[in-house]
Amino acid sequence: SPSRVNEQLARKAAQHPCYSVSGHHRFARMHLAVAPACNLQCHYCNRKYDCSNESRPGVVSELLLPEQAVAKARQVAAAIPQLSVVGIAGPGDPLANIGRTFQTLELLRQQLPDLKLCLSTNGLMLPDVVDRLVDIGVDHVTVTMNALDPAVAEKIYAWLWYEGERYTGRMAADLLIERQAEGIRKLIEKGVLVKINSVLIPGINDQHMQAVSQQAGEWGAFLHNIMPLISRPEHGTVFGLNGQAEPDADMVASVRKSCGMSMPQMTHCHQCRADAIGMLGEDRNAAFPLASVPVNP
Ligand code: CLF
Ligand code: SF4
Repeated sequence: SPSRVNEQLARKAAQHPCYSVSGHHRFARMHLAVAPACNLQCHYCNRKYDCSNESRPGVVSELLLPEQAVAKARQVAAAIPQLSVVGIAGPGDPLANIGRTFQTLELLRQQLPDLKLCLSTNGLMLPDVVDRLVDIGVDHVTVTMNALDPAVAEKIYAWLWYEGERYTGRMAADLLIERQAEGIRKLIEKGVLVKINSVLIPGINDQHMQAVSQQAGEWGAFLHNIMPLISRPEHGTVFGLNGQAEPDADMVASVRKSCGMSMPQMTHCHQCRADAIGMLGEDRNAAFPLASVPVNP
């Protein structure tokens, strides 16, 4: 019955610090930075820093091989009993690194079967991997969707690579939106909890955010996370000649408020790094240096 399904979803969400407001005080997350490459170019990213799909640009994560990443996850799980979820969120796009990402997810599933698996992606390659994700048991997926309208999206993305071809402008925007929509719908159909992240970019998509939220609600997404753009020339933000303004706190609050009519809004996001470890807002990665990770335990 629908109420039983809703109950199951609510239970799944309750132990995930990002999906549940009460959960974020009780449960910790860990990100495994196994995915260096990206298949598109957002104007606000210059690749020297972590992906803004989820993470705060500005510091480069330490890249791990899948075996190292999983050994580190075991070490962290033993040290932090509140750990409930392991996510892959960069530093590039996890699905532009299919081999590394899936090897990591499969090893995690075998070696740490009690932890939730989580993934964050720009969505370009999502439709192709929905079944694989579901088979492995990834039941939380975040898709960064900054626009639904290609006229808006083409101001945000410079280009993308798809099946060996490079696309720019309107063609790239159309393709990305179509692929994101297909992937999101398929995941929701399979009972995966989908969170939509949107980077709020003043003058580019602030007026458009309500349309995104409304569509996300119609698809049946679980949560909308509207994150303020971090715009610093040193982070490669190339909007406009004099740099793109960041939204102020009032703009973030008012956009979230209007979007809140269509979708539950996340307000406790910390724009974590792609290698963050601990409770949200906390990063204990430095306590687990690679040299201390037993690779062949
Ligand atoms: Fe990580 Fe993202 Fe999974 Fe959470 S973070 S992959 S859904 S486990 Fe959470 Fe961090 Fe915000 Fe992301 S606070 S940046 S929303
Ligand atoms: Fe950068 Fe992430 Fe955008 Fe790729 S999807 S260009 S890594 S912000």
